[in-house]
Amino acid sequence: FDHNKVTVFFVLGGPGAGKGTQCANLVKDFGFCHLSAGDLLRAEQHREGSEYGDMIRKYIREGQIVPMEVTVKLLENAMRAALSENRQGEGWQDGKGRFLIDGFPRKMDQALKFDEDVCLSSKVLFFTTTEEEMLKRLLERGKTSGREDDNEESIRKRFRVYKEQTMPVIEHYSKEGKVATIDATATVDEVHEKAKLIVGRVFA
Ligand code: UP5
Ligand code: MG
Repeated sequence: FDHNKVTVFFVLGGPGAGKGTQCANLVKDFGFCHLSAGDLLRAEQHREGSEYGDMIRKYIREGQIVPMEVTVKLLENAMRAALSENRQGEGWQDGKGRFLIDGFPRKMDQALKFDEDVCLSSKVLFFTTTEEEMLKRLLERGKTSGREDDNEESIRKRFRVYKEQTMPVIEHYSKEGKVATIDATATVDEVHEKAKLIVGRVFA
């Protein structure tokens, strides 16, 4: 993707840190197109005729990272579709497609491939809170979410994969000076205000 046409923010943080919730708020402020890698994988899992359905289900339940080719392709297709349909939201104004890529890249190989083949991100929003808080949020959500990975066993596995595979990605982008760390322990509104300030500076 041409840099003059898109601005990409990666949104990272542990399972249940509040990535999806905060992305929904930033969409309203800045007119982003919000693409959650997890949501795209879940949609692909249920798409009739998909050759990846069973594989994705297995990886998600185990909290493991689906082979990157699948996820990068889904993201690239979704970005292309959003641009061609000119799907900008309110707040969008500079003529570039604005993307929030939520829950990706969560493993180094994905990060390198996306940077190389798709485009570079402007910033990484990193939402952080304690495992205890994330567990509490996910178990509560699990009562109604229907997500196959919102059970304690899967959640523990997701925490482990996050520490072992995603933290190195955060460190990698930290060295490039791209990471803005936001304490996500506070209320949704308080976290939103902080995120809004950081994003606002990039678009200023
Ligand atoms: N909540 C949110 N903010 C709150 C706050 N400040 N105070 C109190 N409550 C708050 O929030 C979770 C819950 O907490 C909600 O009920 C919310 O109301 C409440 P949410 O915004 O949904 O958190 P989020 O960080 O988005 O949590 P999510 O469960 O989506 O995170 P994951 O990163 O685990 O899930 P994702 O969908 O990204 O990935 C799922 C799986 O897909 C992965 O485990 C992996 O198997 C696979 N995957 C890949 O293989 N490759 C990828 O690239 C991406 C995913
Ligand atoms: Mg999410």
